[in-house]
Amino acid sequence: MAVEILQKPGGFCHIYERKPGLDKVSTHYCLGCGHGNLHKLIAEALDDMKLADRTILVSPVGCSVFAYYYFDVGNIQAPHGRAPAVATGIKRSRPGSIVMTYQGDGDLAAIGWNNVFQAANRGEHITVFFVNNVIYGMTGSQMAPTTLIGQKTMTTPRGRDPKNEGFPIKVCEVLSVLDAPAYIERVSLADTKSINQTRRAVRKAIKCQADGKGFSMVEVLSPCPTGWRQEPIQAKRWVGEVMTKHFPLGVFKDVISEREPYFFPDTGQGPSLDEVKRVLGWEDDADEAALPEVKPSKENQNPHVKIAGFGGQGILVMGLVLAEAGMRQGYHVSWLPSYGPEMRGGTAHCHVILSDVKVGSPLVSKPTVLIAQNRPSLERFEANVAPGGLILYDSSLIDVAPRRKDVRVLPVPAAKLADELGDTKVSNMVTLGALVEHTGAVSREAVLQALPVALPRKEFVELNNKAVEAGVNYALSHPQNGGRDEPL
Ligand SMILES: Cc1ncc(C[n+]2csc(CCOP(=O)(O)OP(=O)(O)O)c2C)c(N)n1
Repeated sequence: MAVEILQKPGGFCHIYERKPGLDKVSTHYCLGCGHGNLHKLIAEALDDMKLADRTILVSPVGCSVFAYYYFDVGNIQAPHGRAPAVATGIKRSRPGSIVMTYQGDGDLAAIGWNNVFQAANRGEHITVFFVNNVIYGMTGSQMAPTTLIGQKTMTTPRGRDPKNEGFPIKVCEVLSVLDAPAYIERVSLADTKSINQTRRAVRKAIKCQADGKGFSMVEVLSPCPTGWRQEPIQAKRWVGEVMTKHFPLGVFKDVISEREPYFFPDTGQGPSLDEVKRVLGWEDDADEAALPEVKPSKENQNPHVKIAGFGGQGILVMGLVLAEAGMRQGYHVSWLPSYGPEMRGGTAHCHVILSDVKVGSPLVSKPTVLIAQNRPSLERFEANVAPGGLILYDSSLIDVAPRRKDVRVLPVPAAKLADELGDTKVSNMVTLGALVEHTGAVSREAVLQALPVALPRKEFVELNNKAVEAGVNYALSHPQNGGRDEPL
């Protein structure tokens, strides 16, 4: 007697650790949502094809953002729309992997359109699963590039009007005119027959990649009962009866059999650290002297630094040198630049974190140290400094003092001291020297080691060294300016 065994496909995790305390077997998807169906077809295919162990799934931003909780494969989360670029990097560095992106129509056809277009045009050896539910599901049903003419959404309450919002983008049709893609098909989840066709297409797309034939994409017309304000059965019917009229099903491109298989060489591992150093031109620092240990006082530990000034004042380089010095000193570090619209004359700031523990986010919204190299920067960021924090500002350019009474303040005439050395441009390093001496967070030796690595022009290293020393000496001779330990 035949026995039917109902179970999860092996491509899924045994339990879903999405949130502690939650049911560990159900997904977060709404009743009748197509994501669940497609997840299952992909997981089954990976299991049957014995590919799960070498698959890396790039999850999107959108309703399927939690895909990594469900698929028992390698998982990477990409920024909105960027999955094809991330997948490109993974596939090129791990050519033996099966790399798949899973993207909604907002993710793929709006913010990420150029990403998928360029990846398809380059013929990346990746597989794209494109879930077209004609709206932005996750954010509450706004119009997507694929929204149908006349369709009502939160942002087209009177229906999509081509005069105002243009026409739905037909992704398969557009991508199939490119030379590089090997296989492009549109399928649907409208009924059992369509789901079986989708099952075949999913397997074919994955096999295309496994066989070294190049870019494959499956567009899946998918119901979104919640976003469409329909019952699940009604939504499925709508896929078959309405969506397929606008988005015809079928194979748009299939040159798999004509293609010679190609496999990028796979060494089985990424490049060695030595290779990375060689390519980036990093010198071996084995000969560098060991650095003195630092013991910053409590309020100077693990500084979260915001450095701000005009473009051209070397703000970003100052941050880089500090981060590089911090790394050498044994901290976990991050450096996050923030560019103004213009390179010179505009404002620039960067965020630097030196931390004893891993850095969760490189953003510094409540700095424990603010370095202001011009007055607008002081005025803009003073209020954000954490109580007890330090404001270090260029007192030769800024003619007002910080107003806060609950922070420490260190005025340093950095531009003036730099002028005395012969070049205003090194005021950034004067400031940095004063900072490290004042806080003790990194040693001056670490800064001097970091300088030649982080500076864009090596011929200026000597002058910059002098500027660091000038800053150090200034802080040493002005301990009353803020003092190391006491808030003013
Ligand atoms: C950079 C960025 N912009 C906008 C958002 C807001 N956002 C989250 S999901 C989403 C759209 C998702 O729609 P879609 O890709 O169609 O997937 P679905 O939710 O329908 O499955 C948007 C705009 C974001 N998270 N990040």
